[in-house]
Amino acid sequence: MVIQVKSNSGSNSKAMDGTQQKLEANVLLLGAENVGKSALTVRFLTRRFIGEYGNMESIYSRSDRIDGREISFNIWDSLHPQKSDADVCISEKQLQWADGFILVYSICDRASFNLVRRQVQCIRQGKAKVPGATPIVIVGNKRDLKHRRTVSSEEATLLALSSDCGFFEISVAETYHGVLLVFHELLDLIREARTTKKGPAGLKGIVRSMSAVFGRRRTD
Ligand SMILES: Nc1nc2c(ncn2[C@@H]2O[C@H](COP(=O)(O)OP(=O)(O)OP(=O)(O)O)[C@@H](O)[C@H]2O)c(=O)[nH]1
Ligand SMILES: [Mg+2]
Repeated sequence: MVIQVKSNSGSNSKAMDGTQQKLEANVLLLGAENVGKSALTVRFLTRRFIGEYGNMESIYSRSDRIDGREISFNIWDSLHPQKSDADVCISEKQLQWADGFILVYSICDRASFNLVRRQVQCIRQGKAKVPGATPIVIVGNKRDLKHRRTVSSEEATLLALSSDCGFFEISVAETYHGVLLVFHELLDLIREARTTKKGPAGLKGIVRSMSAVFGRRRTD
């Protein structure tokens, strides 16, 4: 079971995107220690959940054909910095590199949710000069451990709605499907952001304002 909130900016990417060239998307995974960043990455790459992942920082690539178009994902599975002064901030290099962000917390770890809240602000400030919203998807992981929950889905939904992020609550351990939805949602947002950078919003701007009123979705 997956809870989903579509970001305001989400829309039908096929309709947005005229060209069919290969699209490259740099995706940066951020979040506190032990929330499942590597598990999520490995699930997306291999469909498997193997349990223990070590603490290596790596960039992986995976190519897919989505909506008839070749997509190349570069996925940076980051390590949360040990030093407390580097607690929130994302390096300039990471900000420059990433086309989109997946911010992961564990629903059983309130501190990890608080960190995501601060990271959203950090990214929004860091990318303030870039036109259009920077694509961010917030992921509440470890949904299989609901009995130990300390972060409600309502609270996370509110954060996502107020900061124009996508949101999913998933269990990487239990299903591949939720992981796939996360990456596809981020891809939609990245495509949308690229279209926004290219020119005025026009009809898309109108559609976006309408979806701000009608469009958010939550499914169980
Ligand atoms: N129950 C449960 N455990 C999970 C889930 N996802 C990951 N884990 C476990 O949580 C632990 C941490 O997972 P990692 O993927 O290594 O977490 P990480 O965020 O990459 O951690 P660092 O690299 O140390 O920052 C591992 O023991 C995983 O097996 C989940 O959905 N449910
Ligand atoms: Mg890791």
